[in-house]
Amino acid sequence: GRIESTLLSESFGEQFHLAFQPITDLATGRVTSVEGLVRWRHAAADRVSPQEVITVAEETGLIVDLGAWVLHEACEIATTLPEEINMAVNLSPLQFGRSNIVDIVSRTLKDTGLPARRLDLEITETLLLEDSPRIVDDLRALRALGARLSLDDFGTGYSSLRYLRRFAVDKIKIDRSFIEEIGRNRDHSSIVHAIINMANSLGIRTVAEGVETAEQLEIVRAAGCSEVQGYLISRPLRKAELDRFLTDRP
Ligand code: G
Ligand code: G
Ligand code: MN
Ligand code: NA
Repeated sequence: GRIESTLLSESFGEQFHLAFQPITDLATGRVTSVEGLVRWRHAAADRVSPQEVITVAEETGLIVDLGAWVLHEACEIATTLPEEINMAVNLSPLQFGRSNIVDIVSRTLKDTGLPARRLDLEITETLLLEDSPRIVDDLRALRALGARLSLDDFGTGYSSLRYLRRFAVDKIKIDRSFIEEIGRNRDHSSIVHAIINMANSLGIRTVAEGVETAEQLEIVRAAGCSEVQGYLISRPLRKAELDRFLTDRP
């Protein structure tokens, strides 16, 4: 209904904007990257979560055009940030199946002038689960362009460990559900330690997602995690707020 008709009108810039959530390095405290997250400008936006908007976009196939718009917007904004800060963009599996994502990324980098190494593409285990040669080729081609790959929501998918050998990724983002329970649930805590140890031994960086307390931050730091993202550091910010956040930090 309403979400779908918004998505159909082609002026995405009038209907959506991006929020940016900082991700910081645990060793240096510096911001390594920001994750661009789509936000709906509609009056009903406070009753409809970003996840619902994405789900409708996926069900209708409009995620292909919306995703291309998000990518362009995020890359353009990234060029205004300090050059040591990368831009992370979420890619839906449908953007692989229903469009030529390699061409889209390549064209967007050219159009915006963002160096490929400053783009972190967040993919999910669902994409890898398809296990298709086309997807393997696309992921290789994206890395060959110079873009980085992050495996998002890690630990929630299926037979995760297999993929780490088969698909080269630069980063693993440990799902928020594990971090949430880390001080309380011994199993979750063991899983987080195991993921971090495995990633470290493979030379893959780790990001703990959804860090909300100082205790959670200290636990993942002690476990050898590379980076953190979550409300403790910052909520997703509008561009002007992000600029202020970055100038207020060392
Ligand atoms: O802030 P948060 O509520 O933004 O995001 C909700 C969900 O929507 C998350 O799973 C996030 O990965 C996803 N999401 C946010 N922005 C985008 C986007 O531009 N593309 C895709 N595919 N997913 C997004
Ligand atoms: O699926 P993905 O990891 O891309 O989604 C990021 C989502 O997590 C966004 O909806 C973002 O708003 C949300 N998020 C980021 N940090 C926190 C946090 O510390 N706590 C909670 N509850 N959600 C968070
Ligand atoms: Mn993400
Ligand atoms: Na995630």
